[in-house]
Order: sequence, then C-alpha cells, then structure tokens
Amino acid sequence: MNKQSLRLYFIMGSTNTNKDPEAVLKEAVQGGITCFQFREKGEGARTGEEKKRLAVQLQKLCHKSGIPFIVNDDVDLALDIQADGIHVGQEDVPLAEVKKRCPGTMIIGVSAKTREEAEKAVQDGADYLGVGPMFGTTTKEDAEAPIGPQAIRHLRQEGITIPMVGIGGIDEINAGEVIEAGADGVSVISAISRAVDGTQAAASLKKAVHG
Ligand code: FQP
Ligand code: MG
Repeated sequence: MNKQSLRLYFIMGSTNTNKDPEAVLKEAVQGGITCFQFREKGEGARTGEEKKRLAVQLQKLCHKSGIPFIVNDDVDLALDIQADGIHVGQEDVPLAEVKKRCPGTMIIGVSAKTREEAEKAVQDGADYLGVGPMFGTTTKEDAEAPIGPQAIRHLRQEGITIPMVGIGGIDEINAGEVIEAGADGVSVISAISRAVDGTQAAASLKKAVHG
C-alpha cells in the first residue's frame, strides 16, 4: 500500500449519518478523501445481506474514484466482496489468522497504541497502523481515554516506520498536530459524516493535512 492513500482516511457506516450513506461518501470523495473504511457497527447497524448490499454499493463508488475500500472487522465480508483491505483491532480476529485467510494483495490495517502492540503488528505483517484515540470522541461507544498525537511521536521514536494514521476526535483544527507528530494521515468519521456539507468538511480536512 502507498502511504499517500492514508492522508485523509474516511470511515463510515449507516449509523454514522442521518443522510444517505452513499450520498455522504460521494461528498467525501468530492472533497478529496484518499481512502475509505466501511465500518457497519453499533445500534441499528445493518447485518447479513443488507450489510453486504450497502458494502457493495459503497465499494463501487470507491472503485470508480480510485479509492481503496477497506472493511472493518468482518474478514468474511472482506473476502466475499474482494475488498482492497481489512482493518482489525487488538480484540478482533488475530492478525495471523487474517494473514492466513486473505490474499497477499489485501491491505491489512491494525489498531495499535503501545510499542508492544505496534511491534507485534509489524512483525505479523500489518501494512499500516491506526493509532488512537488521539482526542476525545463520542462516535465509538467503547472508546478509551485519548492518548494524543504524542503517542504517534513516541512510536516513531521507538522505531516504528510503517504507515500510520491517527484516529479519534480529529477535526480540521487538530489534524495538523497529528501529521506534525509523524502520522502519514488522519482518519475521521464524524468530522465528515455529521457535517452539513461533507464535501466542504473533507476539503477543509484535506487542507489541514497539507494534502
Ligand atoms: N484505526 C483505524 C484506521 N480504523 C479503526 N476502525 C480503528 C483504528 C479502531 O477494532 P478497533 O479499531 O479498535 O475498533 P472498531 O472495530 O470498533 O473500529 F486506522 F483505519 F483508521
Ligand atoms: Mg475492530
């Protein structure tokens, strides 16, 4: 994977917006996002065929726009629809198992916040790391305390060189700090999905990360 595609990484599922998810993704693409993660979870989230239908719809839009389409958590879905990648956290399917099941061409993202987690993820073949929460967030119900952009600076000092994105509570005001700390990009949900104008929101974020 090339790290430029992590510059402005948008994540969304149907529960993250009051608008039509496809319309929001269209706006985000227009505003300049460089990667997309389909994260369908939380109360009222779609499951089974409905989840797959939405995934395929959003995947098509990403393909048309040349944007990598990554699936969150759900390895079966990622394989089923031949997603460009899969993102797993520390409590999800173990990376070794993901690696075993997925083709070598699939991008594999892993959440990590400590040196130990990051080093293990690198060793096990992660393509990029998601580090957070950077700031306070209300999107993720089970989010832990913010660790700040310093966490990224530390991981870089500890010799972690693979592509990294900051996630959690990032907006156009604080996005620059995350890049400054050594991240290749920022990941957002609400900053775009809850915006009145998703195109403008994405464009402002893009500017903030000197995209
Ligand atoms: N980083 C990223 C990315 N995407 C994510 N979904 C996470 C971190 C969080 O498993 P996880 O992953 O801790 O929680 P959840 O599955 O609820 O999202 F780097 F891609 F921005
Ligand atoms: Mg997860």
